[in-house]
Amino acid sequence: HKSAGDSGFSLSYTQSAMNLLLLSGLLALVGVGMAIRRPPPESSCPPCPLQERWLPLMSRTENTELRISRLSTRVDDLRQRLDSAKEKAQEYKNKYLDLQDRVDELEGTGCERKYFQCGGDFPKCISDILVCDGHNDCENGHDECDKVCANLVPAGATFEAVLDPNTDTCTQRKPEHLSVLITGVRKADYYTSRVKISAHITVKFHAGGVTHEAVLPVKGYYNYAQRMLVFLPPEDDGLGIICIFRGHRTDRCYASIMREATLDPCSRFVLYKKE
Ligand SMILES: [Ca+2]
Repeated sequence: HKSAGDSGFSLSYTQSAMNLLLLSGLLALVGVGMAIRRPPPESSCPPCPLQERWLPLMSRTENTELRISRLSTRVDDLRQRLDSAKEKAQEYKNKYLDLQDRVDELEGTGCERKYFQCGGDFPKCISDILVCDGHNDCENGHDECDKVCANLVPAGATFEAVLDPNTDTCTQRKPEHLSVLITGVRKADYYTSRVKISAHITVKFHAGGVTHEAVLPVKGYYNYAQRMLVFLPPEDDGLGIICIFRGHRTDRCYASIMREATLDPCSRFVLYKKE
């Protein structure tokens, strides 16, 4: 019995220890569960001093960025409106100057052909050959001013024109497109009111359903007083070209193909200077 009693005591002791272990394990699990389910305690921790300092700054930065973005949009809008206004102003200015040129043309200069009007307060007609010769022949010096003595057909300049073959009553090819490349400019030792010009004229024309191209080397001169480019006939058909810069426009000249013998124009077009 003793041994059985000993073993009984030992068994009940072991069971009690295991029960205690199980109970403490269970309690620990319940504790963990409660810890998980328990809502976080109220913020008892004071705000981080760094966060306190930066949060308003970040907010201000965002506001400033927003204002800059809005201002940038307004500036872009204003710039577009300004560009548009500038274009319109230039358009009106050109229209006004075109009208002024037209009035000047209708009124005439009061000088005969091959004479230059000094203009200003002391109008006076002087011969073309005195213009840009290095001596002041107008009292106001107009015949020697930079604007008058600027060569509007410098070497390397290119001009282009679209022609209407239906109104061409003289050329054999009846070109649809014509371009001029100024290849040389040479000032004469005497007769300085003109500069000698060399150029290549390229014409495009239709024949037999095919587009052809012909390049004609030409010689001529530019007359400062009349602002006139003249090409002598490059072929034996006696047809030359004159092109006159009118008024304030320096980017185009008004051209005529004309018979050298009679100076009768038989085709007209506008030559535009290429940028
Ligand atoms: Ca002069």
